Amino acid sequence: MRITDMHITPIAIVDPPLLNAAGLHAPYALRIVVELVSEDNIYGLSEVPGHYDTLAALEAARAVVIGSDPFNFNGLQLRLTERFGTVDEARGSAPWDQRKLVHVLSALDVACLDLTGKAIGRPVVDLLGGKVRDRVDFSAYLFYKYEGAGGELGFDTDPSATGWAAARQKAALDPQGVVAQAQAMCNEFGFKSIKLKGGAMEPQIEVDSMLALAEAFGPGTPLRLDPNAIWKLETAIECGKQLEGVLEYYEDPVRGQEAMGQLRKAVNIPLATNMCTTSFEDLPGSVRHHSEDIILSDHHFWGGLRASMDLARFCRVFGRGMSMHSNSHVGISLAAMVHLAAAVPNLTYACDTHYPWQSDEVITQGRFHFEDGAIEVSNEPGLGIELDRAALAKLHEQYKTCGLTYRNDEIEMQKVEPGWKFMSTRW
Ligand code: GKR
Ligand code: MG
Repeated sequence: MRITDMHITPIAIVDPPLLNAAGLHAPYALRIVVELVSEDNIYGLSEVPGHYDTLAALEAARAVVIGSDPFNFNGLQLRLTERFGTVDEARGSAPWDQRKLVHVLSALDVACLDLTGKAIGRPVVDLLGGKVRDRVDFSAYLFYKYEGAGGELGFDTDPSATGWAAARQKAALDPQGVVAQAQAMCNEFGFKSIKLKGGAMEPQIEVDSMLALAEAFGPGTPLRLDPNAIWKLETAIECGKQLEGVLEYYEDPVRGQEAMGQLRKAVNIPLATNMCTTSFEDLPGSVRHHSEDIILSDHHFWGGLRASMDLARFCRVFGRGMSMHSNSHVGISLAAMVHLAAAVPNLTYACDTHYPWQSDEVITQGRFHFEDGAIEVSNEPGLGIELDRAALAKLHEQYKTCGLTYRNDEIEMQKVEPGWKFMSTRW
């Protein structure tokens, strides 16, 4: 079987004004939809974060991809690395990953799996070695936020909305706002675990928010706090002491494997990361510093679903737990995340997802449905989704008119707070 066509479509999806250590989400999040088409007209899909560099890299990869056998991803990967090298850009100090090559590999790995799964009539999870669970649990992902639900001028709000749709528009800037957001989100989706995106407020406000969540949801509710590495070691120790016995895990409070390893010795809470151990090259350092207890996988920046299975094996051998990281996304990524999580026996934590914050979709079955905080693993061929071409065209148009070509939360924040600057360590 040969790949005869490759469509690369950048899209913009509505995103609310969520706060994080790097600033503020823009009214639109950017994604790239990749579609590989085989000679017998079967197509495979994937979705990766949108950045003009990734777009250019995918365009450059097209010549290598066309004519390749989608069943031979190893061969394709080899030819891509021969052509583009194995050295990627730096991950960068932002909360999200800014490398290029890993995103290209991820886009191609997932699209090849979707395509070949469809060709042989088996779900992607079977191609990853088979299912160990039928449902994948997700966690409520809370953000401090300004009012609004994103979209044009940031005012895509509906005054007649109720439930989560109304809560999604509301501002949440203090512990009470965070608890109200959590209640609305958990009521709607049935999530049992809760993560708060930290690094946006004074540390004590974030600690108080976690204590308020513990009080509101009761003991035993798995709670996580993620300041995206913006705290000093002393701050992380001081805050961590207040959160011992409260947090399920403490995600990237400080920057770098060494500092994480020191923090780990000073506080009695499992540490998790999607910032200090984010690539196979980082694994020796992870072992040397014992920088974390749990690694958040993310197929977009570990180089695909198959590479994430390799990460799972490392985690098993070196005694790391495995969870899953996310960024603003639509249903193609969500479907891939579900197939991966269903195939990894040691992925025992509820996965992150930004999905409840988004409202746009590019798949014909519409928005995914969470039942008791979980998504059922599809038994349909491939990822089990079909591309809604009219929706894709609309979201591509939105991309062309929104004026964004990469994510820059600092610029968005400066629109609200002139002169605001990202600092890699703030508190
Ligand atoms: O969406 O603002 C955000 C998050 O901060 C995201 O970019 C991070 O990559 O969710 C992520 C994390 O867990 O660090
Ligand atoms: Mg994180």
